[in-house]
Parts: sequence; C-alpha cells; structure tokens
Amino acid sequence: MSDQNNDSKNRLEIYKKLLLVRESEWQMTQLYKRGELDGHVLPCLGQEAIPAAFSHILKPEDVVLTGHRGGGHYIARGGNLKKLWAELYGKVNGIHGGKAGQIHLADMNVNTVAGNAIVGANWVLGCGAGFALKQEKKGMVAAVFGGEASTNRGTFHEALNMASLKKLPIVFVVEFNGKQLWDDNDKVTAVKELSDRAKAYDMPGLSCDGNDPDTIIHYAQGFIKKARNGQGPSLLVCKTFKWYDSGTNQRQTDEELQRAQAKFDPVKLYAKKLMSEGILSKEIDQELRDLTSQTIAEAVKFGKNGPLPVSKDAYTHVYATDAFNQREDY
Ligand SMILES: Cc1ncc(C[n+]2csc(CCOP(=O)(O)OP(=O)(O)O)c2C)c(N)n1
Ligand SMILES: [Mg+2]
Repeated sequence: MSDQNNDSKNRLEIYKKLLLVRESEWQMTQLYKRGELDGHVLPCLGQEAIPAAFSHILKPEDVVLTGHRGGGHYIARGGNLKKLWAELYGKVNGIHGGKAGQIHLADMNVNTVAGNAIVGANWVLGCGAGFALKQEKKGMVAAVFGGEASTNRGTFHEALNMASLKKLPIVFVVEFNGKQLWDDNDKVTAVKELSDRAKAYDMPGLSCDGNDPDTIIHYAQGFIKKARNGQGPSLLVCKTFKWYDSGTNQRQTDEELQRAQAKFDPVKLYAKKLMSEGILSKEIDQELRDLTSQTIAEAVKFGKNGPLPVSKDAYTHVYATDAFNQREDY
C-alpha cells in the first residue's frame, strides 16, 4: 500500500473513532437528560479529538489513565461498548456489575482506567503505572490525561517531579478546556501557558490545537517515542472546548455554544478537512454515521435490557479476590 493510501486509511480510522465517541457520549447525555440513566455522567463532548488521536498511536499494551472526563478514552481504546452501556444503566452485566458508573470505568482488558472522581488523583496513579511499566514491561508507556484545573493540585506537581527524577515512561496530557467547572482558567491558575509548568520539572512541554487529531498526533508521537526509549516523561497541553460539564449542565447560551461548535467542533472540522483532501465523500460519511448509530443503538439496547442487581450482589466484589476483570461469568 502506498504511503498516501496508508495515510488516508489511518485518517479514516481516526474519523471513525471520533464518530463513535461522539455518538456514545451524545446518547449518554440525551438519555441522562430524560432521566433514563441514574447517577452522574461527565461527557467529553467537544473534546473527542484527544482520545481519537491517542488511541490511534498508543499500543494496546500501553496504559491509559484519565481524570473524571475519560469515557471517550475507554471507547476509543476499543472498550466493550455493550458492557459500558450496561454499566451506565446500572446493570449486573456492566463493566463493574453496575456498581461504578460512568466516572469509574476501569478495564484492564484494554489497559484503561478511564475515570476517577478525585480531581488530580489521575496524575499520581499515572506515575505509579509508569513506574510499574518501567520495571516490568520495557518499551511500554503510560498516557495520563486530566483537566487543566487539576494541574493546580499538589498531586500533579508530585507526579511530574517523581516521573522526571526516575525517568518514567509517561506522557502527561492536559485536556485544556479553559474551565474549572464553569470558572475561567485565569481565575484559578497563576501561569498563563500551562505547558510552562514542564520547565519546573526539567521535562519538555508543549501546547497544541486539541481539536485536530492530526496536530495532536504530530506532537504526541515524539513524546511517546521518547518515553519508549527510556528518555523520560513529557507534558502535552491540548487546547479544546467542552460542551457540557456534568450531565447536560451547560453554562453558555445556546447561541454561544453553537458559535463555539462552529469554530471548534472536532468532528465537523475533521470531516471538512478529510473531504477537502478527497479522503472522505458525503456518501461515505453518511455510511459511517449510520453504522456508528447502529453500533451504539445496539449497545444501548443491551444495556437497557440487562438484569438489575439483586440485594445479594451488594456483598460481591468487595475483596480483590473476585475482582471484575478476573471473572468471565458476567
Ligand atoms: C479533590 C477534588 N476536589 C474537588 C472536586 C470537585 N470538582 C469536580 S470537577 C472539578 C473541576 C475540574 O476542572 P478541570 O480539571 O479543568 O476538568 P474539566 O471538568 O474542565 O474537564 C472540581 C473542582 C473533586 N471532584 N475532587
Ligand atoms: Mg477544565
């Protein structure tokens, strides 16, 4: 296959991931809004370029850890969509038997811990994963994702310091949407350019357009290679935009949201780019969208129709001996 064909094929794969993450997260917010899903959901709508890009260049053996907006990474890494949806519906055939919900998705079948309700915990957990990979699986990396406000916690600074000192194979990625809940970042953060924080820990740091998968891949590839070669960690800040905070909690007016979507929506922008380069046609786009909707509709149906837990299920999975990932009976 020529380089050009290979490039077109790769970029269509990335586009498919963008669509898959978008559709699943969109359905999740709509069903949540209608009261079909309980608990708390934190969608990554508007930020899909980051999981789509990283899942394309990371190896399955690499480890991904995220903060509280990590569902897109689980989906893009090839997580089990039916089990995901069963989890969202609180069913026993969910990833965690319906006990964890959207914010605590962990599935070592895809080496992904895509959620953590404790803002900032992801950075130190990622540091631990990097330490383990360095000792046990040489050449593998940990990619750790989190929001920009969480970089104001001590955990971020401890993690970067330790990772740099021990030359751990980690890429720290800030999903910079400019808001902590709905406060502007400059109200809570002293530095103007977050990637400058890397200098304090003697590691490379860069900021990039976080709405374009090609740009993210361009910068992330170098950092991943460096980590694989034993040259230590890096910090990449991906600048993006979130549509909603928790559930469908939207602070901007509909007009403001639409204006921002027209400018930053990674799915629309990438479709436009691929069409202008002759890689995607309107017809193929429609086919891919229909296929994606069908895949997610099947997963939603599976989740909705799954069995609810019974009272004795409250006593299972309390100890590590029956951890979910070791079980095949669910
Ligand atoms: C230790 C801790 N402190 C506070 C909170 C409450 N909280 C939840 S999300 C959030 C803001 C996080 O902002 P950011 O890191 O920018 O991520 P974003 O939600 O924008 O993706 C806060 C303060 C929490 N969950 N955990
Ligand atoms: Mg934020």
